[in-house]
Amino acid sequence: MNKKLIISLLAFSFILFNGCKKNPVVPAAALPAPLAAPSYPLSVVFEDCEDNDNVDNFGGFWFTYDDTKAPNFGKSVVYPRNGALYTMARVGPDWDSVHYGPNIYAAEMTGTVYEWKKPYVAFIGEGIQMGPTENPTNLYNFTGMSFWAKVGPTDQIHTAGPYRIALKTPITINPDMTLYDYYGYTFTPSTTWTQYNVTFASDFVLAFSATPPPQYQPGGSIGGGEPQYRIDSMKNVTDIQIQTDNPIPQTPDPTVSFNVDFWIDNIVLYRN
Ligand SMILES: [Ca+2]
Ligand SMILES: [Ca+2]
Repeated sequence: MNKKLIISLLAFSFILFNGCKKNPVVPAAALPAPLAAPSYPLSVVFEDCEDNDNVDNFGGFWFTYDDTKAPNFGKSVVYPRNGALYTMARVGPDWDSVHYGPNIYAAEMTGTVYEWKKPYVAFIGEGIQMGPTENPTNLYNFTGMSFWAKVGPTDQIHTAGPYRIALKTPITINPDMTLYDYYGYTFTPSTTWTQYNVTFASDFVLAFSATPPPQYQPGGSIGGGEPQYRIDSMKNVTDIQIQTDNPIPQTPDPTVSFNVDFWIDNIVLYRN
């Protein structure tokens, strides 16, 4: 075999193998290390979805939930499915990239909420953990949170009632952390991408409490002019959750349902 032929064969096999090369599978251990929340950052991008995975920048996972479990036993349906891998959606051409920069991926939750029997609320929701193990994280040094949201044209919840974004916090006097409070902000997104900017101290209110602890005095103030209970909660956040918040009708009809198509993106924690 002459030299020229050998060189040609080598060149051909190089092209052949490189041309067929598949994208490498990235093992979990090689994923970038989660960002630790610094004590006094000006702002931290918690999740912009652009890496197209089911993990936020603190290393927590995206998940969905619904009303099918005890005590609600509803029949609402959520996608991505409760318990399944959360996959991101492609942002459509309705994103104003001229003014707000390029954007490829966002989180989209779809599904159907069925009215169910009182007093149980019918709902679907999604959440993002503060860290890989849902360890309580201190958000008290942050002033608030900004995010972008919209609903798709088939969404019916925004006409029936708002959505709620909430911080899930274990009830601080409950040592086994099996009960949670939800400090939340309710809003009614339109079909146009809109940026929301909400401060924890004034816009977030105690939306739902599993069992209000006895020492909690609404409007009361301990220490720095703010209820100690809120301070304790803000120092122990396990998840951000977004949930449908349609009111329960006087006479719920289990055959009545609402379509959900909710989008969220670019969640930033900031301090002023
Ligand atoms: Ca991600
Ligand atoms: Ca995005």
